[in-house]
Amino acid sequence: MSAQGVLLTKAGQDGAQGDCPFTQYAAMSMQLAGATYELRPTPQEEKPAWHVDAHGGSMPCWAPNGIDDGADAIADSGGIAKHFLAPTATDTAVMEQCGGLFKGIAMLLKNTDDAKDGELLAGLNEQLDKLETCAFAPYLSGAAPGLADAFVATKLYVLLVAGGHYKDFILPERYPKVARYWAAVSAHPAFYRTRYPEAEMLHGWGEARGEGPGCAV
Ligand SMILES: N[C@@H](CCC(=O)N[C@@H](CS)C(=O)NCC(=O)O)C(=O)O
Repeated sequence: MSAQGVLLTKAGQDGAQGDCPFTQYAAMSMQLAGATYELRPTPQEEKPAWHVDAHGGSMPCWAPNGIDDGADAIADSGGIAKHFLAPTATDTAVMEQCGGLFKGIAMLLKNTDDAKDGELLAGLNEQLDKLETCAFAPYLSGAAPGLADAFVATKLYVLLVAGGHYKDFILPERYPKVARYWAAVSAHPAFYRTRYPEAEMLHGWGEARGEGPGCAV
């Protein structure tokens, strides 16, 4: 099957797929939907004019007609994900329930003042409490992974890798359902085939912690 368009993403070091949980959310949704795409890590200077002019250069950006044609392009992870996977009522409920998860993760990761970590961790735990109360069947979307799983799993990846590295974060024992869920979803091909390297994640969050620009939240 030929690729259904190009997915522009942040370029990492050596032209690899850069650190971007939003791209992984879009890409994992496309894979779950059975769509194929050409992933194109794109540094600032290689962004096509239509992408910069019409979409502010935001990543990810899916261009259905290829990189030279901006017609019908979508430059928003949620927009791309929902284009390929229509949300079910369960997806919508889970994504509403977990809508603050990434903000909680990002605030903790970006903080460089150790005295504030306790408060930020408490805020993050409130979000994990909400995730723990979801019905895992065994996936968040149901028997098979779907939109809500792409939304949540790609954020847990950040927490468990960058959180472990920068904050010594280990998932507390009071989240057994989240732990079992992570084991299952992180082993799913749609998750692991769309992952960006852990080294890229650590580099990106290092920048967000004061060494340069990082992902917006
Ligand atoms: N709300 C947007 C946020 C995306 C975002 O923050 N993207 C970052 C990369 S992770 C970006 O576009 N950075 C500029 C760049 O990489 O050139 C979405 O979900 O798509």
